[in-house]
Amino acid sequence: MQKPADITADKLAALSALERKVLWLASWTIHNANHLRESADGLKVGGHQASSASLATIMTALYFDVLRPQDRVAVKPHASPIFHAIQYLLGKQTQQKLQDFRGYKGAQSYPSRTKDTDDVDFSTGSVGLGVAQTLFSSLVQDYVHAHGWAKDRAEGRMVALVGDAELDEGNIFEALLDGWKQGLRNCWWIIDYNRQSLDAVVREGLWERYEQLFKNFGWDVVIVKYGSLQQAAFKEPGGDKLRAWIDTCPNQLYSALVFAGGAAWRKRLNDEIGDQGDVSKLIAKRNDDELAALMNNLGGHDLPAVLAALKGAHPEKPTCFICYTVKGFGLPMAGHKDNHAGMMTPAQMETFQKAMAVRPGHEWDKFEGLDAPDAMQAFLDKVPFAAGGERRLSAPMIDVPETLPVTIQPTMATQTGFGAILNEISRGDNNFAQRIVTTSPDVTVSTNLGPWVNRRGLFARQAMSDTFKSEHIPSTFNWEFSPKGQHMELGIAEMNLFILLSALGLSHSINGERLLPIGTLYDPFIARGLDALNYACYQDARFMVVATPSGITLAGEGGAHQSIAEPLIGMAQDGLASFEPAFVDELAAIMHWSFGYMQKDGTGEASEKNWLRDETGGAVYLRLSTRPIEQIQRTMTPELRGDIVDGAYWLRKPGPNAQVIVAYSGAIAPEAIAAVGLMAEDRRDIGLLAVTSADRLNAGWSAAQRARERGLVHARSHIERLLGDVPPHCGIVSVGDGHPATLAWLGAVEGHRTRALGVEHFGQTGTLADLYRHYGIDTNAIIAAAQSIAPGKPIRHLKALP
Ligand SMILES: Cc1ncc(C[n+]2csc(CCOP(=O)(O)OP(=O)(O)O)c2C)c(N)n1
Ligand SMILES: [Mg+2]
Repeated sequence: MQKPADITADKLAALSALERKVLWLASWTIHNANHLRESADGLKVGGHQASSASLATIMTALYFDVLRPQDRVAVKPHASPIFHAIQYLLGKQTQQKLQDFRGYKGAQSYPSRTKDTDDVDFSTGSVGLGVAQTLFSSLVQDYVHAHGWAKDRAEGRMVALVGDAELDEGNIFEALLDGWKQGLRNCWWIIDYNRQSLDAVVREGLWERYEQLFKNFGWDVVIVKYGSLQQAAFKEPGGDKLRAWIDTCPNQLYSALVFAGGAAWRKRLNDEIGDQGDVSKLIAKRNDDELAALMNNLGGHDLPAVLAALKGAHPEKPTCFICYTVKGFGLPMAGHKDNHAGMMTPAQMETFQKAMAVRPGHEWDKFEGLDAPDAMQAFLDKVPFAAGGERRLSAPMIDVPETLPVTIQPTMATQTGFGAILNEISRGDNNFAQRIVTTSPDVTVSTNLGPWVNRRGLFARQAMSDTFKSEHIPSTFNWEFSPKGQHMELGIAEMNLFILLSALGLSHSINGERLLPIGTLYDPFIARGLDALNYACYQDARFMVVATPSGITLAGEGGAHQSIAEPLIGMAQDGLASFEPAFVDELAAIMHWSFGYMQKDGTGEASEKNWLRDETGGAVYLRLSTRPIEQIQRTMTPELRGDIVDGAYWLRKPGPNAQVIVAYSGAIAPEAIAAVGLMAEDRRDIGLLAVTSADRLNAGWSAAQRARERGLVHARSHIERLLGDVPPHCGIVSVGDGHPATLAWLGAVEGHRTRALGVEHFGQTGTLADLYRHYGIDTNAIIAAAQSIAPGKPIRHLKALP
């Protein structure tokens, strides 16, 4: 392999010193944290000294030489200590945070965009997701540039440092497929091919499968197998034999010999190829240490080999580097198959410390043990990656129009309303409409995005016309791809949807250009991409996910398409404000608010109005339905709009002597309305509460209670205000097309007896009436529940339950 021209001996020496320093600091950080925790609470928290060590060389080469400020990196979860050590050397991480590694407010165990303060680009931890995020971030960068934004910013390369076992995660291959379809560029995946996972040593020859696979998807594949010592040895007489032996040595054996050391290498090599003339001499002329150094000198631990590979890559093509490494390289547990969470013993640590020339008490000194500290600082001061200033960007807020107009039909479904609202937006030639970008995993049309896509087009870097249109074949849809298109078409994989939304939803911070991403899917398939959704929220990405259709209301589609748990997911998912409106005017109010909320980034306190962190902002989830329901003719007042967004309003306010109230959420509204009408003669002052967001109601209630416990005695949440006047003896019947726990907590707010109706078991096919009756959420079931919790004279419309 050719040495890159700009790698001078001086630079190599500096990088090599930094590589040692990085390995030392990372290992010490872990050791120190464990030591502290162990003495404080008896808990050892896992080390991953070995797992991080295998990336020390590659990350040194990247951060101190190859990367540019505009490049973005997803670091393999267990390489977090190496990342933090590098940032420490670059002056972006504090000693205190390293000392508190894995502790309260310390550097995070896995790189975190939101919790770490040292410039993490992408959060990782759930393996596979960070890798795919780099691919989608690259597509988003292309999207931004194709739309004529960020013109003054150089294109960055999206880099993932990938554990080899991480490639077992299917979402990586789902991403590869969509990346190929979209003409992916500027993406590097660097595989830490240490041939070890957590439990296992990987199967032989896996790299060949990967090589083929990546090539099939149009990637360049660069194999970084031999270090420069090995490359030199192969040129010696007998070197070809040594190389052949290395190439056929099973992974398990190689790892075991790395662990066992020089004498074991000698014995094995002599046993297997020691009687073959030249190669025997090649082995014999090295002492045990030299022989171990030679055999351990795999490409991924050899700075010249790594630098040559990275710098020799195609300037634009996506490239996969398969870098041979040894897990725990440079540490005593190197290569041992049990080393995943391995920690050096105190005695081993002492030996390692001596070898690193670090005096006791000077463990955190940046240049301890290095010959020329001043020269080293001068080198660090010129590191290109750190030269561009703040890498976390921002973008101004995009003005949202005063209202989102929509023509409301007398009978309409929320999903139709969503399509109509977007269709109206698509007519506008304003910045707001231009910044919206939609995406959907092959359910664009069936989630009502069709009219929007017809007008705004699909995105592709190369224009492609709609063949049906050019062939004059009539079609409802005009599917034209162009660099100006505003819909990113995805294959069916829901993981890809959420990772793309995550990438789109971080564009303001990564590209300095704000987008308003909207993704649609069927509600039950949220579960398919749930971890990716969780990660998108964990990274604080901003997007709107519109999940429709939902629930058993999808009657004819049966249990495979009907969602039950999603309302609870919506409540429990941090960073995601969830809504389930029943009427289209509610939806318009919620969407209007959401476009603002998605852009907020205040760190302010909770609002005193609803005790929600509205100024902090977040992502939004709308659970919609295909069920057409009769719409209420009314004027949207600011008060009503506020209540809808805060989570609930009285559709019928209970009187002072109310015996029962019905609280409903979503498309089940007609049953709740009908039940209240039928009960009105037999129960006094009955009320009907429309819940538009169980999530926000519940969150505000929790926050107000916490505030009161801290002395803010006047803190009062929206739901407390709504239920405050409801007399104590009044019962609550709650109902929704989802798990009943979603609203069951309402009774705890003011201590009202409550009966929560909902769906607990897998749905099935049937008519709406069949299913609502079967699962006990129809009008009669609501009346029966009211009769049981609000006793009184028999409710005359109540029929016997099935
Ligand atoms: C989705 C997910 N499943 C399981 C884990 C637990 N886990 C963490 S690392 C790891 C093995 C990783 O092996 P590899 O990617 O080869 O990394 P190495 O430590 O060898 O560098 C596993 C199973 C996880 N973090 N995320
Ligand atoms: Mg591995």
